[in-house]
Amino acid sequence: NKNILKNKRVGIIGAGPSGLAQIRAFEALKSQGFAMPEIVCFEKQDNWGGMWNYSWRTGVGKYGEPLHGSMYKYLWSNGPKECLEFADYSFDEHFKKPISSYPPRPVLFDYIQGRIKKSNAREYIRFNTTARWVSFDEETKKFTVILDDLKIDKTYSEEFDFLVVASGHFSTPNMPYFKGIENFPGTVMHAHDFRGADQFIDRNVLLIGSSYSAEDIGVQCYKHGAKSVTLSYRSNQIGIEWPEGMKEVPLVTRFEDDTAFFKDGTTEKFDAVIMCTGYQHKFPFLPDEMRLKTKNNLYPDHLYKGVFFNDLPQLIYLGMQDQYYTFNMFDTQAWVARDYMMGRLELPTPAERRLDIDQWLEKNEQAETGEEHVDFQTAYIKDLLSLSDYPHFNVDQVAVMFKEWLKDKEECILTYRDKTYQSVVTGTKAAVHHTEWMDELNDTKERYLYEVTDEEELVAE
Ligand code: FAD
Ligand code: NA0
Repeated sequence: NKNILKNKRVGIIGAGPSGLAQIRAFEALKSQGFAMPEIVCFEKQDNWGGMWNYSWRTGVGKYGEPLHGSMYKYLWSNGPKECLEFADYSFDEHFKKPISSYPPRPVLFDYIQGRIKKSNAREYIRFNTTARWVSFDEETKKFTVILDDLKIDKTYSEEFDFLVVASGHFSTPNMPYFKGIENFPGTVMHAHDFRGADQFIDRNVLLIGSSYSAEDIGVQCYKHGAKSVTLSYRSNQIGIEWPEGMKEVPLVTRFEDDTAFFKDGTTEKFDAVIMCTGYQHKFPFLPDEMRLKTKNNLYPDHLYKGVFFNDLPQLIYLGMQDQYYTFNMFDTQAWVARDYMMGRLELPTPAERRLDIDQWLEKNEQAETGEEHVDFQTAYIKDLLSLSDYPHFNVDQVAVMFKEWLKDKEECILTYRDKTYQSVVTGTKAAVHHTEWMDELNDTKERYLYEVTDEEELVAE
């Protein structure tokens, strides 16, 4: 085995949570004395962390590449951190004290970095490097990846035995057209370019869409002082009780200057339109026959165990599912992918794999409610856990937490982030944050980890 691996090369595209999970998976075996293939990870940004590496930029990055980031200032985790905790690196280990269940982005970024900084992972990563094109040679069974070193403006290529695509899928906007929007006088943007609610203070904002982005950007605008927030849905209403100043209406049919016309016959004037209409799975570096073509859903077709491209399992996709589970799901995927690449896991025949995919697709089809979707992804994680030595964690209990989270949000969209949950990794009960989420306008790590003294509490009272 040692000699076989010595000459093998693994290419990873993207150093977000998924790509980093893949590196960590290899490092975990390396620390047990196993021989490693050569690993190279290409990241077009100048740092790791993917979405969690916040950028103030919009449009294109420093070197003219489409900007990856869709995250914004004041973004706080939208699910309990206990649902995404790494099974091999707890929040306790990182922060050395209990923290609240819904940390802001810089705190989660810090946590992601903490685990990977413990290894030599940075040595595997070539930053400021974009994967430009991939081809596969049927005879040598190797991938050739054409790369651009953005900093020195140089193109080169390298060969790999396995290619892991971990480039994320919440970056390229899905931007629908609505009649008359070209004459809308105010701001029109996609959630991808939203960098914070500040510019919408005292504005009447229309958000189109009814999923996480619409819900959270809407609440952000409300929290930071928008005059009114209106969410316009196409098929499913979020359907919760909104605070005064927020409301949900049916889909826009057209615009006339600053007036939006809705399906129910009502009209209203707005200062800004934010399209929270989701993202496209986009792989401009992959040829047709290797490209994953899917909508955002819990089980994209053509991926055996949600990772191996069925027509060519040497091509591995991580994190391509819609996500209840995130960091721990990427880990469970990466561990399984690693074992296949290391020759520790054999895959069944293409026909058997197809059957397995079909069974999952059918189950996914049957899931309708939020709770059923949680159960579906929980079953998927359990299946992955049975295939590798990723540390087992109580996934059923995580599913219980997800279901409570769904209820918390329904109960009150403004206060659900004040709730606390218990870690399944350490048993630690989360701390209550020193400030209620609606009153907390500062999302820095320093402020978050700051301990409010008894005296300050007395003054505040
Ligand atoms: P990404 O984080 O998107 O990373 C992909 C990486 O690939 C990027 O660094 C990118 O630069 C790189 N890349 C892309 N193309 C190339 C190329 N051609 N060459 C080289 N490098 C390339 N999840 C949660 O758990 N909790 C949350 O609160 C949460 N909030 C979110 C908020 C927003 C606005 C968005 C968009 C997503 C949020 N998510 C959240 C989900 C988030 O996508 C995942 O947590 C996670 O970042 C996915 O990791 P990833 O590595 O698969 O993809
Ligand atoms: P997302 O909300 O950006 O979350 C991505 C939405 O767009 C659906 O409601 C869909 O409606 C609607 N839509 C699509 N095309 C439309 C059209 N032509 N007209 C009207 N509506 C349209 O995207 P999706 O895919 O969930 O929903 C698309 C990810 O970002 C999430 O996984 C989430 O984890 C992350 N996120 C997290 C946070 C926080 O953590 C905040 C924002 C986003 P329909 O009709 O198809 O139902 C705080």
